[in-house]
Amino acid sequence: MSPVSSWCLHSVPTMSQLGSRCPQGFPRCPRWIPGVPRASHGGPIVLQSPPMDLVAGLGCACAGLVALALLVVAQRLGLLYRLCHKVDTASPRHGGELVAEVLRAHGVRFLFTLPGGHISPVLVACEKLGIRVVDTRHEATAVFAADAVSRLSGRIGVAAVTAGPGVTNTVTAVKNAQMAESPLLLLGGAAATLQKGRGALQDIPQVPLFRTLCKAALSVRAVRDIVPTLRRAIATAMEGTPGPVFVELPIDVLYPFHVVQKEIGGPKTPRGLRGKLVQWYLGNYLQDLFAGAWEPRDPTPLPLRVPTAAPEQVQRCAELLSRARRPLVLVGSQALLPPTPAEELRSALESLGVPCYLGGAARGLLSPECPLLLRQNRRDALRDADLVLLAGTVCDFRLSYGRLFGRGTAVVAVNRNRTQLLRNSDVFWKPRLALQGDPASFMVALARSLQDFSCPREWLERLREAERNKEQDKAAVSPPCHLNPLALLQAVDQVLPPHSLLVADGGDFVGTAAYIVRPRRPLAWLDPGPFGTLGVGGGFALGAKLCRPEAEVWVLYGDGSLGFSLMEFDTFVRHKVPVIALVGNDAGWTQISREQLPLLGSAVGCGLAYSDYHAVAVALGGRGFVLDSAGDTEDTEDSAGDRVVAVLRAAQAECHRGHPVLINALLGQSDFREGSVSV
Ligand SMILES: Cc1ncc(C[n+]2csc(CCOP(=O)(O)OP(=O)(O)O)c2C)c(N)n1
Repeated sequence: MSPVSSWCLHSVPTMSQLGSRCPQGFPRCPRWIPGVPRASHGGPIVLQSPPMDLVAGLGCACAGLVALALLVVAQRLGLLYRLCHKVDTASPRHGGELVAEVLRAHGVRFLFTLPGGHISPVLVACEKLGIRVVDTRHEATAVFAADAVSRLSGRIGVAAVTAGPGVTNTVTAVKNAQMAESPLLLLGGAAATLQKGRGALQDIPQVPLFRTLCKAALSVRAVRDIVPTLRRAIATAMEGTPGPVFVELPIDVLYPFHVVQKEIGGPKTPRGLRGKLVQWYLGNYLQDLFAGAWEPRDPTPLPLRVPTAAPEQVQRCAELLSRARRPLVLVGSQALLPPTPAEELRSALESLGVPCYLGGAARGLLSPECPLLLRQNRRDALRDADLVLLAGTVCDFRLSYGRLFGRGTAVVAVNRNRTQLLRNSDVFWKPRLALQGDPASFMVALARSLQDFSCPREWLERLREAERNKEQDKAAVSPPCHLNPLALLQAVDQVLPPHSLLVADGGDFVGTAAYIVRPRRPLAWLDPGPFGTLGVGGGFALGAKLCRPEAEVWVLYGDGSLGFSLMEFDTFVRHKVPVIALVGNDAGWTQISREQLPLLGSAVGCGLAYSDYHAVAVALGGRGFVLDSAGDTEDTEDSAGDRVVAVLRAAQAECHRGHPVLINALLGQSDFREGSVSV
């Protein structure tokens, strides 16, 4: 035993003892007492009564600690809060009303849901406040619809789903929103806080599940926390790099006091100390849940922080651009985020006069006739450009991870998110300038500072020439049976009105549409984004049509992806949401089989049938059309085209009469997508 430990064993040091040391560097040896055995190292073992100041100090410290512990316990039990905030046990009000108040104060017009008892108070309160409750046939659809509302309206889209399986059913849709940087609020029911982990119905740890899928995953603890938690949650979803936020609302913060009191129960006639303690704890728990519940709280939106590039950075980019001979702008989805209106961004691009490629939600930002708009030959243009400005475009798989730029190309990247801004810049490309900020406001500021700039004409002419040549190559040749997808989509482009919106949900058919059908205005193209999720169609169309009732909403489906949301025809019919679903029915998961078969020798798992999907739409109360080639009968290219256009127009007429419509277009083979992404 060391001298130090022998000292410590037998006596508690005072501060002065700790300060003074024996000559050897050990703490001073205490006084030896005769008759007490020596320690093994030969030193004395000492019994000493502690000095009075030590006892008093210890007593004070203990009392302080006990007082502190009591305070903490009182705080945890809500006793302190309840000193100043009363519980209104007679009130019939419930937490669902507070949820609805916050949503209404944030301009929320729709609540997408699939019901469950855990969230009933939210649904009923929303209905009362005039928020339209739209119930879907799958929770994923509810979240996709909320996502579409966020993207199109600039206001937070909201979905509410029940505890457990309701919540887990949304996982893919929430992840999709996160990857697409789309803000949304997901409200999840949950078991009563008190019953968590005790075998309650539909109880799982939901918050940890959503932590990596969301910007924030929160659980509300008491009724009084509903308003501040939701305000913060909505602001978090919308500011910076937007994304989904999950808020769990345990059932006992949503129902009225008298219902919760009855449910919490506890022993009717508590026996013994233990029973009395349990009874007291439950009563106290209930009081804490409702303390201060109905005091007035501000439900209005919190100010949002949007990162913007500094004026010097804009200036630096302006200098680079003014010297460029072959500049190019790539506009990505992020540039369409609020607060800059799309029209302002469009004017900025037109005033800069630099040729543009538009991706994701930015499609349609420039009108189809705009001479700056390019759709073909992007790879060549990127190789030949001397300056590329990435306005919200990311160097991920869509830009071949940054491998497409020419050797001497100066790349200027603007993105709200630092990770996205520099994605793969350590490997395949190097930015000349990397600016963390909102791409839209950056482009507007850049256009203002470069009012005299004009892009060299020869460069623009050269790109337009290549564009024309490529467009001519897209001649649609009829396959031996059924329709050519190119011809069908050209007909769609022909009949599409100026006020229309396209939802893309599928593989090859939709990939082909992206080249052929031209969205007519900003925010008139919705696709899943970089998560590449099949199944967004029903929800996106639902949210889009509700936001833009005056627009003709088309969903372009593959026959495979249609299966994920075909049942939502029931939702469209019940909620009077007339949309047009065009199904490119090629009897298979073609984007996958296209490469699986030649590479691996089998198309196993990729086959579907030419099923009567239109009949399902009819059975659910919608309208259905089949579109096929004329088979053996005489059908010239022109008359075939006319026939297709006639069916599309008939579908439009049904839609304008208020009916959701499904056009089941039977497709033959096309090699248009050969060589493109196939995973
Ligand atoms: C939820 C989900 N499951 C599977 C995939 C993989 N996948 C990508 S494209 C594709 C085929 C799509 O087939 P279909 O919708 O019929 O369109 P087509 O390629 O036949 O035009 C599949 C299965 C995916 N992206 N998302």
